Parts: sequence; C-alpha cells; structure tokens
Amino acid sequence: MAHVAVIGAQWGDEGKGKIVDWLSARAEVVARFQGGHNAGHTLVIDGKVYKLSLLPSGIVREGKLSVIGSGVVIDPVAFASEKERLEGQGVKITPVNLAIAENACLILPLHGELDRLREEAAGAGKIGTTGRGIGPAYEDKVGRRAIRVADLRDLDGLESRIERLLTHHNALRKGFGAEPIEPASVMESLRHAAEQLLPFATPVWQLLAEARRAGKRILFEGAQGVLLDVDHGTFPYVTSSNTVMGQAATGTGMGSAGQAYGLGIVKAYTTRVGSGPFPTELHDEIGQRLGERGHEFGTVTGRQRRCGWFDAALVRQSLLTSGIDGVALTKLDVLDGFEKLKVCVGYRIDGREIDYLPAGTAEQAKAEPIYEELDGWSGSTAGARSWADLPAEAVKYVRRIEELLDRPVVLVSTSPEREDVILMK
Ligand code: 2SA
Ligand code: MG
Repeated sequence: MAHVAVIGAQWGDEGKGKIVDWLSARAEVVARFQGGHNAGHTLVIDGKVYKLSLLPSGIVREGKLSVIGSGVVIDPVAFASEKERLEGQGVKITPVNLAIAENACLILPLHGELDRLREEAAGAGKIGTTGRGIGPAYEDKVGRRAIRVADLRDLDGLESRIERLLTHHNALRKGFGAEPIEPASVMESLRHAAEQLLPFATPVWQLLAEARRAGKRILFEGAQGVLLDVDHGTFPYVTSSNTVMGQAATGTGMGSAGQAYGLGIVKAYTTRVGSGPFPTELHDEIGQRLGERGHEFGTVTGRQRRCGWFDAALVRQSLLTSGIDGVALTKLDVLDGFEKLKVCVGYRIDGREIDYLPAGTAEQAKAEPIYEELDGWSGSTAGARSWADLPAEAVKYVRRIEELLDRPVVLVSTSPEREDVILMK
C-alpha cells in the first residue's frame, strides 16, 4: 500500500505520534493536514523524548520531507519555539526537510486571546479548549478574514486586510471588556511571522504531486481524533477542524489522499481531555488507575485526561465516518493486571438500545453504556514484540475488539518505545 493516513479514532491522544514515527521509517514524506499546535505528539526514541505540537512527526528522522498542509493553522511564535527546542535536541530543520503550505492561515496572538476570553466567560459551559487560538483562527479562515503565509511576502500591501481583521476582532473584544488592538502590533507579529515562515513557504500541493508521481510513499499524520471532528464528533465539544481521513485531501491539496490506506489509532481504553460527553467515563479508582498507569496528562497543556473503559460502539462509528481500513491498538500494557475488563457495545437511551451515539446533545447525555465483561490478565504485555509474548486473555481481548469494530487489528503497540510493536500478519 503506497500512502497511509494515520487517524486518531477516539478523542485524541491515542498514541498517533509513535505509530507515525514507526511508519515514517517506511515513507519518504510525512504531511499534516489539520489542527495546529493544539496537537501533542510524544515520541520516545532510544530513551530520548521528543514532544511535537505543530511539526509533523517525520521531522525527527533524517532524510524525510515533512509537510505542513494548508488545512493546518500556523502560529509563527509557537513554530519558532518548537523549532528551536527540537534543534536544541539535535534535530535538523531546514527548507530541505520542511515545507509549509503557502496557502495556510496564520494564528495570531489575538486568536489565542479570544479563545481564552471566551473560555473564561463561558464558565461551566466552556469547551475546554487548549487555549491556543485554534477555533478563532479557523473562524477567520472560513470568514475570509485570515492572513495566510503567502500574504507575508507583501507586508506593505496588508494594511486594508489588517484593518478588516481588526474591525471584526475589536468588536468582539469590546464585548468581553478587552482593550482594542492596534494595527501596528498585528504588523509586528506579521513581520516576525514572515521571518520565521517564508523560508519554508511553498506550494506543497506541487511537492506532493511530484512525490506521488515519483512513487514516493506519503504518510498523512492526523491530529486530535475523529470524535473531535467538527462534523462527526461530539459537537460542540470538538475542535474546529475536520479530523477524519477526507481532510487529508483538502488539507494538503493532494486530492487523491482519500485513497490512502486509513490506519485508525485506537487506545485499548478511552480518554478525553476537555468537556463533553463520555459515556464510559469512570469516576472511581479504576479510572484513576488507568490515568496513572497510562500517564494520562496532556502533552501541550498538562491537563489531566478523563479515563474510562473501551467504547467499541463509538470507535466503530469513528472508523466508518473516517474511512478506516485497519486498526493500530495502543497502550494495551496499561490494562495489565486488571482482573476484569469491560467493553461498551452499545447504549441504552430512555430504555431503547442502540449501537451508535446519536448526534443530539440531550440524547448523548442520557446514553448509558451497555457493557460486555472480559477476563483480564495477570501477566505483562509491556514491551511485547510478538503475538506469542501476549497472555492468552490479552489475545482474546484484542480479538474481541477486532470483531466488535469489524476491522482488522494490524498492529499492537506495547510501550512508548519506537520498536515495541507487534505486527499482525
Ligand atoms: P481546541 O484547542 O479548540 O482544539 O480544543 C477543542 C477540543 O479539542 C480537544 N483537543 C484535544 N484533545 C486531546 N489532545 C489534544 N492535544 C493535546 C495532547 C492536548 C493537551 O495531545 O495532549 O495537551 O491538552 C487536543 N487538542 C485539542 C480539546 O481538549 C477540546 O476538547
Ligand atoms: Mg496527544
């Protein structure tokens, strides 16, 4: 299979970074197509930890081309600091191994501020965003107010665009009691952005078309997860981009990306950070144990993640809406030592049984999980690299998940280390 799209099939943090890193050994190009520096991908390579937010995971491997597609919203300040941090760890980042879509939209300081102002004002009704300005930046894109990377080539010509942007933002800010922003401060941000981004700016759709023609393998790296998709996720508790596989095409300009092999990354239990429905959430010591064993804290914000049992009904839905062909199951080792494991196979809503989560917020709030109970295992799966290393009950757990999801589990990850992977035939 030539091209692969790696898609988180839950609420993010499924361990995509490690899988993308592992797969990138077998690809020439790694491209991001949505989100921004709200993503948090942790790679552990020979004991060394790399934390990526905006840059594609391919950046840590030499000889790979990393692409930031136009579907990504780019914060130049975050870009500069992430680049500097990685360079400090010995990673080379040059226009030879990094390309940024010239038609991508920018995240400016005013976007982050608006994001945080809104969240603060919302109190208990907040979304629980990462506060990185992702939502407001996408709003400006769709609202046709955004400044794009290519615009930075002609800063002097941006006066009227900045004015239009500020007419909108200053009116919003007024509503929150925040001071208006002066055009000069936006211009200063843009000057910095031009310096940071322009060396990497290029029509990436062309690069990808050439790579494709040359028979190079392209890996599309999703961020967040399908349940955070603005169309198919648990709206309004979602991020502001499409996270499903179809976005790999629009978010890079490689129209045929939808034909890639869809690899869904699925954690062996469930986590979510931020507000919103989570039918299998555990508020007891089991949930706590999952969080501790799985080190469930946000990579970007350090926020504690909510934890619960595996939800097969929800993931099955994700796989279908996203066009997933096969599954990589991650963090199986976190379940080591549990006597019993539960898997959600559907929901009861007002006494009615259904096998998917309906779109209505009220119905979602009422959804009670229907569980199936499986035996746990006392042995360890941590670091296993072959099927034969797994306890029999762990094999059963994986096989049952496979049945419930109606997709093959093609890969199992058993630790954060790059090489701790079981490949299914
Ligand atoms: P936003 O900031 O507008 O995208 O937030 C909207 C919702 O999307 C969720 N979201 C995430 N959920 C899990 N992981 C994410 N990335 C980081 C990580 C998060 C972190 O990998 O750990 O460090 O906290 C991510 N990004 C966005 C967010 O929680 C809101 O529910
Ligand atoms: Mg993450």
